[in-house]
Amino acid sequence: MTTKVSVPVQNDFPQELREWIEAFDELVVGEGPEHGAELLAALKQRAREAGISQPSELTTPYVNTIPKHEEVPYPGDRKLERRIEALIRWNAMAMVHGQNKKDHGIGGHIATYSSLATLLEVGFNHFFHASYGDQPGDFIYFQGHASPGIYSRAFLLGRLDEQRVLNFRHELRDTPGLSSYPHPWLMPDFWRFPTVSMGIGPLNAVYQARFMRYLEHRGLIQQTPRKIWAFLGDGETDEVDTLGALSLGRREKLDNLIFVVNCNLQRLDGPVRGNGRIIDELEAVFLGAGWNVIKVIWGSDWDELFARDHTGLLLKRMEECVDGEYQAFKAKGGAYIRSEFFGKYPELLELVKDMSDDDIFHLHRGGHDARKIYNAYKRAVEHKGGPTVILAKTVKGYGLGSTQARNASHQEKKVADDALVDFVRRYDLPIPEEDARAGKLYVPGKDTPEMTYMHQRRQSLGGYMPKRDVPKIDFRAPELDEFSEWTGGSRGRAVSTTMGFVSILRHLMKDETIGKLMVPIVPDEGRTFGLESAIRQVGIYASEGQKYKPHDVDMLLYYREEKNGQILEEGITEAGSMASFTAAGTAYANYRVPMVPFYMYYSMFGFQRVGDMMWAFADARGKGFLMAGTAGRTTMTGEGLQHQDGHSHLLMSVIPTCVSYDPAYVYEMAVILQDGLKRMYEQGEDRFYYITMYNEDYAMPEMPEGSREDILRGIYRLKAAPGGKAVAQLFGSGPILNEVLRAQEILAEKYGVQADVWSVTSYNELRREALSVERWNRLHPTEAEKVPYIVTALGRAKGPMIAATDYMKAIPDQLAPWLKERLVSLGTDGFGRSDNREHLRRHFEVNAEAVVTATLSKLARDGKFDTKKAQAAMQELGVDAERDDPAHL
Ligand SMILES: Cc1ncc(C[n+]2csc(CCOP(=O)(O)OP(=O)(O)O)c2C)c(N)n1
Ligand SMILES: [Mg+2]
Repeated sequence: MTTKVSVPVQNDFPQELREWIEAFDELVVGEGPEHGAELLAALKQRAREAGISQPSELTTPYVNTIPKHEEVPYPGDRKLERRIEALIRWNAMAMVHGQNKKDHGIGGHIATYSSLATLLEVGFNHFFHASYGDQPGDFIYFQGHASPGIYSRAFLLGRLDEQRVLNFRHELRDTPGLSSYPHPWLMPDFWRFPTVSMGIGPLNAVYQARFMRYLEHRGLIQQTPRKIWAFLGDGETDEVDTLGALSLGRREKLDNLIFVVNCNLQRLDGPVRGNGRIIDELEAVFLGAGWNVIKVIWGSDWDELFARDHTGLLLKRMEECVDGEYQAFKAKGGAYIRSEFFGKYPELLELVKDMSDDDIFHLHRGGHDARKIYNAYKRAVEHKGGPTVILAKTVKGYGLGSTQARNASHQEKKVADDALVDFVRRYDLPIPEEDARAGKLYVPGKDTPEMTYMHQRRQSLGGYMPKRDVPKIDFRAPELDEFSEWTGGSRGRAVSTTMGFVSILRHLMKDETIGKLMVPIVPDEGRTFGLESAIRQVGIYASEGQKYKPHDVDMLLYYREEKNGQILEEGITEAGSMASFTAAGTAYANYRVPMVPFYMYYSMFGFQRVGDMMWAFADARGKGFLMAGTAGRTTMTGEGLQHQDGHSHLLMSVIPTCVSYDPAYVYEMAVILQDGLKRMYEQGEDRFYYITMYNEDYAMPEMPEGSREDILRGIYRLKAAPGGKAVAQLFGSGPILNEVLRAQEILAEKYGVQADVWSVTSYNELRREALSVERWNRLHPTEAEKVPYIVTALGRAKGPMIAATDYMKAIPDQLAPWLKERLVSLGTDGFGRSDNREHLRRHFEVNAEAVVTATLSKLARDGKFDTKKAQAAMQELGVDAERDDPAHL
C-alpha cells in the first residue's frame, strides 16, 4: 500500500507546530498509516491523562471513505450496463410521462429514481441475491418514490406486461395498471415492503435484520449470508423513525443490515440542508450510533484532479461549499462551476484549465459512479460486527437535462416533448423521434447483448427481484376443545382477561408443533401483563445470551435472557415493537415460517402512537395479534389522562384487515384466539386481530352452550331477563358488562323492570357485516332483502336498547342504523382521570347506576315508565343530573 501525505504543511503555522506535523508526516510515509493511527491514539490518551479534554470527532474530510488505491476493479461490463440503465431510465420516464399526457394530474415522477438508478443497478447486477439455495434471498426496502424505475426494469425483463405498465397509476381500469408505490396489498406477487410513508421503511429494516437473527438463533431458519438493504432519501432522514433505531443496529451487531442514503441534497420543497452538508450531518449521526460509515461523494473523474492538486485547495474548497451551492452547481452548468467553484482560487482554475465546461459539468458524483458504488457495496457486504450505511452523493433528476437539480424537480411529471427527444439522443437510444415525442415504451430484441446480460446477471444472483411469493402455510391450529381450561370458567376465582390471555399464550407456547412459532413482544410491560412466568418458561431473546447473573436468580421467576429466548422484550419503544411485530407477522411470506406474533402493549400507546406503522402492517399483509392491555378508560385505576384509552377501537376500525374485539370473559378471548389462529394461519386469510384486554379481576363464567359463532360475529344474549319478558335490552362489553349485569338486577329488583343482557364482543365487526349486507340490498332492489346479523341476533327483542362500554359512545353508535329502537349509548367520551374504578365509572356515567337510570329515563320518554319515578331514581342511585357532561371536562 502506498501512503501519501500530499498536502504540504502550511507556511503560516508556527515553527514548532510545523516540526510536529512534519515528524508525523514522516512516520506516516515511512511506517504506514497504522503507525500514524497508533501515534494519534497514544497522544489522545496522553492528553486525557494531562486533563485535556477534546470533543470526539464525528466527521471526516468531505471525500470518499475508500481511497482510490484501495479500490478493486469493476467486475461488470460497464458499456452494457450503461446502456441498460439508459433503457430503464427511458421506460420509466415514458411510463410516467405517458400517463400524465393521458390523464393530467395522475402524478408520479422520476426525479427520485433518476438519482438512484446507478445505486440500484449496481445492486441488481452484482449484489442483490434473490435466493440462497432454497432459502429466500436478500430483502430490499426500496425508496418508495423510485417505483417507476423498479417497474421499468421488471418490464424490460418481461416480468410485467405492457398493458400493466401503460396503465401505471390506473389500477381500476379493465386491465389494471401498476400501483403508484410499493404496496404488497395491491401487488402481492411483487412488492414485499411498503415504504412510501417515509421513515417506516428504515425503521422496519432495522428490526427486520434483528428478527432475522432471532429466527437464526432460535434455529427456525438456516443461517445465510442474506442482507437487508434499505434505500432511503436524505430528506427521509428527518423523520424520527428513520434514525430512531440506529443504536439497535450496533447493539445487536447487525452486520446483515445495509442502509444506502441517496443524498441528492434535495427533498420536495428544496434543499435538505441548504446551509450545511447533509452528508456530514448523517456521518456524525451514524458514526455516533456506532455504524460503519462509507461515504461515496466523488466520482472517479475527480480522482485525477485530486492527484494533480498539490495545494490541498481542492478539498478545502469542497469543505467550504454548502449543499445549496452544490445543488446550484448541478443546476447551472459547467461555466458556472468553473467560475463559482474552481474560480475562488487561481490554483484550482489552473487545475481545470484544459477541461471544457462540458467536461467540468460532467465530473461525476459518487452515487453515479458504478465503480465507486461497487466498492462501497463490497465493503458493506464484507463488513463484520455491525451495520453499514453508505452515504452516496447524487443529483436529483440526474440525466433529465434542464430539470436536473432544480427545486421543482421532485414534482416534474411532464417532461417537455423536446426533452424526451433530447434524452433519446443523449443516451443514444434507437428510438425514432416521433416515438420519443410520444413517450413510447421501448424494449430491445430478446437476444440483444443488453437483454441477455440483464437476464444472465439476475440468474447468476438467484432470480428476479422484487418478488414476493408465499408458500402454502403448513399450520394446524388447535381445536377449541383444547381450550377447555379457559372455556370452562374460573370456578369462582377472580381473574382478568389479561391473565386469561397470558395463560392461553403459555399453553400455546407449550404446543409441540406450533409452540415455537409464537412470538411474544413487549415494550417493557411484561410485568404489567403478568408475563413473569412466561419469561421463566421461554426466556427473553438476547443475541449474546445472559452475560450477568441476574440479582433474582434464586427466585423461581427470575429474569431469564437466552440466546434462543422466545420473548422479544423491546424496551420502551412502541414503534420498535411494532416493527418487530411487522417482521414476525410477515415472516410467513418473507422467511416461509408462519410466526405468530402477540404484541402486548398499553392500549393507549397503540394506534395513536404508531398508527401509520399499523397501516403499513396491513398493507404488508401482516398476520398476528395486537393484544391491547390495560384497556378502557375506567378499568385501569390511578393512571389518568394520558393512559386511559377510550378510543382505540374506533381507531383500529379504520384498518380494513384488522378484526377487533373487546371481550369481557376469558372464554370469549379463547374463542377469538382459536378462530384467529385458524383463519390467519390455517386458512391463509390476510388479516390481523386487535383484542383489548383488561386488568380487572372477576369470576369468569363458563362458556354458554352454542355461543361460539355469535361471540365471533359480535353479539349474543348472555342473560335473559330474570323475571319474564324483557322490556329493555342492555348491551355490555369488556368489564363494563359486569356493570350491565348489576344494572339488570337493580332494574328488576328495585324498579320492576325486566331487561335482557347481551354481551357485545365487537361493534366494529357487527357494523362491517351490516354494511356489506346493506350494500348488497342497495345494489339488488328487485330481490328479497337480506338481513344483517345484528338484526337477526336481536330477533324479537323488545324495548329500548342501552349500550354501555369502556370506550367512546361512537363505538356502539355504529349499530344505530339497523336497530328498530333508538340506541342509547353510554361511553367514556372525554379526558381520563386518575382515580379508582368506582369513581371513574360514576364520572363517565358507565356504572350500573348510570345504566339503570338511562334505561328508566328512556322508558319514561317512551311512555312506558313514570317520568317522576325515573327522575327520583337518579337521587336514589346517586346520579347527579345537573353536573357537567364528562365529555367536556
Ligand atoms: C411520512 C411522509 N411524509 C411526506 C411524504 C411526501 N413526500 C414524498 S417524497 C418527499 C420528499 C422526499 O425527499 P427525499 O427523502 O430526499 O427523497 P428523494 O426524492 O430526494 O430521493 C415527500 C415529503 C411521504 N411520502 N411520507
Ligand atoms: Mg433527497
